[in-house]
Order: sequence, then structure tokens, then C-alpha cells
Amino acid sequence: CYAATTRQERRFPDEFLFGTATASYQIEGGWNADDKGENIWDRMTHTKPDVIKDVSNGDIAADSYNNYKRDVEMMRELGLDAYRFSLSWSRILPNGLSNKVSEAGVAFYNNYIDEMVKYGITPMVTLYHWDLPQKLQDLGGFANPLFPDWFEDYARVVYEHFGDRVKHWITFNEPREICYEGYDTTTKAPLLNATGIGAYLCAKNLVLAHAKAYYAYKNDFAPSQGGQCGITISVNWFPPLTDSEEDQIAAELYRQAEWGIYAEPIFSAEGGFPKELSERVAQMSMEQGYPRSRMPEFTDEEREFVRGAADFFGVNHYTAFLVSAAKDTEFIVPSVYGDTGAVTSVPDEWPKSASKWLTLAPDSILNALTFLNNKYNSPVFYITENGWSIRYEDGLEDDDRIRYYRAALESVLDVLDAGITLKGYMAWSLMDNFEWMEGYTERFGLYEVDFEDPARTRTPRKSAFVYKQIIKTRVIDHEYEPERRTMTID
Ligand code: PNW
Repeated sequence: CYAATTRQERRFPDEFLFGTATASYQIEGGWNADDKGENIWDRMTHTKPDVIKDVSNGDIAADSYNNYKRDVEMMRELGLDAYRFSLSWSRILPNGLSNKVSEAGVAFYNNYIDEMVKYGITPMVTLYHWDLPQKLQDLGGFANPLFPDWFEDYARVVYEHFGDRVKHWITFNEPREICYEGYDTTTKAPLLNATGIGAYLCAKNLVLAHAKAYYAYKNDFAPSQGGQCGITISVNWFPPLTDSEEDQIAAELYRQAEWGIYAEPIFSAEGGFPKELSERVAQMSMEQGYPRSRMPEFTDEEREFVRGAADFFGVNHYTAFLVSAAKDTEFIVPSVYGDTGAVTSVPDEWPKSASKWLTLAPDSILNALTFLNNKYNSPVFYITENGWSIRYEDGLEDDDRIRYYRAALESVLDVLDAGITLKGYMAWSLMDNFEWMEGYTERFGLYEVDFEDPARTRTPRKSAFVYKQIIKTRVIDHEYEPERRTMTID
């Protein structure tokens, strides 16, 4: 019968959005083009170049500032339904504040968006993907209580200029990487290293900023522009290593610290920070001699304001880790993971990428999305990033990336079969780019970029042909071998 055949074929629905994702600092270059202001990645890479593995930076990157037409041509070659990219705040507002809007900055994004829309590609725009204007960082950045106002002001400028064509808005990309890596440790700009303190402060202001930008859109723009606004959180899968009670508790605390402190205030029924973790931080803070918890509280009004402030949940998903209760591990005190008392491991048999943290874990998309769907009362989901790294030397034959994408997309089909509302999937990334602290040593691109070449020539890898075939046929054919490797626009 027809139903049985379609189930067997496992097709992606026609309205499912297939896309790719990028981020401004990682691809654009043009770091000081026209009147663009300095951001925290410009400052860090220029003043502390050694923190980047290959002592590189994003000054030119893939030079999308000049190559945007080629970028859109690649989207057309792949047959993408959608493209997720981010705006550089200091390109639009050179000083960070909205009293001065850069004409050149706005023109660049207008051109980029127009070129996509011309060919029927749906733009999905992230307002913030880690490149804070330096002037706002000088005032404390996400730790300043005025941060939510600054972000709302910026968001309004953006909706006003681009909202006629952009209907999918993402406020922040990955709060954990912003707050934990940037403020609690030294693994991302601005290297604050305020261990056990920075992440929690930043988390509260970030979700407030998100909610302000969300309601600005909902109340003042959505009625005429008719789009959606959400947030993207990195959610990997964190099962307990064993069934023991202590490993299960450890896994729950670990999930709360990884993504719960950002997701819970927005998507849970109660709002606010996750209960078990906030109780533990309060208790440990007391034992450590602090006069109050290192994790700030929400007032009732703030809690209500943030709760429910999203039209969709964007998930960046890459991998899984097994969690167990720490035994003899010495944690830095205080610290976020010290607060959890949990450690992670990865089985040897999971295939490894070029990135230390990234392995191919079975069924992790289905497991993570099922967990979120049950916990947060079935929101609308988009997978806003998912991808696999190789090394430059690996060239164009990226068979292990193909294996990863096929496994991931089978898991996406499992999610759809389970009745979860997942509306799209963005592969990270359209092309090789500046991989933050790893510089250009790890390559996530469906297209290779030659960073030695002033033209930044882009060449499709084998995986690009495979992804194209899946988008076109809406089916995963595990036997498909692209033969003639010339890209065309179909
Ligand atoms: C994402 N993890 O970061 C970022 O949004 C991208 O800018 C980045 O280039 C991409 O992933 C690849 O690294 C993540 O530990 C980094 O699972 C690490 C994790 C997740 C996301």
C-alpha cells in the first residue's frame, strides 16, 4: 500500500527546509571595511595572536564581504531551500549603540539578502554569533545590566532594515559558548576567565536580552512582517555512563549546566534557572565563603518575561558524551563543571573527526530532540547546525563527512517519524571558515576554501554532491556515488 512504500522510502517532506549555516566573523573578512567598528575577535586576534592555533585571524577569512555573489551561487548549486548566516553587530552599528547606523554595513547585508531572495533561497538570520562590538565589551559586555537594552536597540535596527525579506530570526547563537567559553574560561573571546561566576551572570543577561529582542519583534514587527523569532542553543546528547543513581544525577546536573541554564528560563513551564543546579551552586557558594550564590536569581517579573519568549527552539547538535559522577577529579574551584561534580567520556569506537570534541555518536539527534521535546512541551524545532570537521590535507574526498551526514539525516528522519515538529536542517558549513581558536586547521566546509589564494577560490568537496542529491530527491541513498564532479545549477 502507498503508506507502507513511503515509510520504507523515508522521504523528507517537501516543505522541510534544507540549508547550510555560516557566521559573520568566520567568513566575511572586511574587518575594517568602510566604517565597521572593532569587535572582540578583531581585538583578541590582533593583540594576542598566539591564542589562535595557527596564529591566524578573520581579517579576510573567506572574504565573503567581496565574494557574496559566489556564496549565493554555491547555494544555488546545492539547491538549498534556506541559508543561515549571522550579522556583524559592529558592521551595522560601528560603536555598538544605535545612534549611528552604518550605511555601508546595511548595504552589504541588503545585497547579500537580495541575492538570496532573487533565487528563492530563504534567509535565516542570526543577530549575534560571538562578535560583540569591542566598545560594549569595554563596558562589561554581557555582564553589564544594560546589555539587554543595547541588544534590543540593535535588534530593532535590524528588523527595520531587513525584516521585509527576512522571516526567520535567531537572536543568539549558542549561549553556552558565549557565556561559559567567553566569560568563565579562556576558550573564546573575550577570554575573561571569571571561573564559576562569568557564565551565570552572562546567562541571566543573555536570556533577558533575548526576551527583549523577541518581544520587540513580536509586538512591533511581526504583525506587519509576519516572521518568527527564536534562539539557537547547542544541545549535544549526554546520557549517563551507567544506570547507577549517582551517574544519572550527574548526567542531569551536567545537562543543566551545559544547556539547561539557557533553555530552562525560556522553554520550561516554570521559567528561571534549573532547580537542582541552582540549589547546588547556592550551597557550594556558601561553603566557599561567598555572601550570596554565584548564580544570580530572576525576579518574579523577569522570570515571567523570559518564560515562553520564543517561536522556535534552534538546536546546534554535533555529538554525544557519556556522563559520570566525578571520583578523584580535581576541579578548578569555583567553576561551572565543579558545580556539577560530573565528568564526561567518549567510547573509543565512536569515529573521530579533526576536532577533539567531535565524534560520530549513534542516534544522538533522535535522543537529544526526544529529550527536549518531552521536557519542553513539544516546541517547534530547527536544527540550525550539524557538521563534521576534516583537515585541509584530507582534500576533497571527505568520505567520513558523508558517513556522518547520512547517519545524522537518518536520525532526522527518525525524529520526523516520532512526530516531533522539526522544520529544517542546516549543515555546518557551506564552506571552510575561520574555526575560532583552531584557526584554519579544522575544515567544516561542503566547499573547500583556498585561504592561500587571494581570490579565496571555493571548490565543492564530494560531500557537497551527496548533500545536493539528498536535497533534490528528498531521500538518503546510501549507495549514491557522485561520478562526474562538476557542479551545475539545476
Ligand atoms: C559551533 N561542542 O560551536 C559554532 O556555532 C560554530 O561557529 C563553529 O564553527 C561550529 O560549531 C564548529 O565548531 C560549537 O563542544 C563548538 O559540542 C563546540 C561544540 C558545539 C558547537
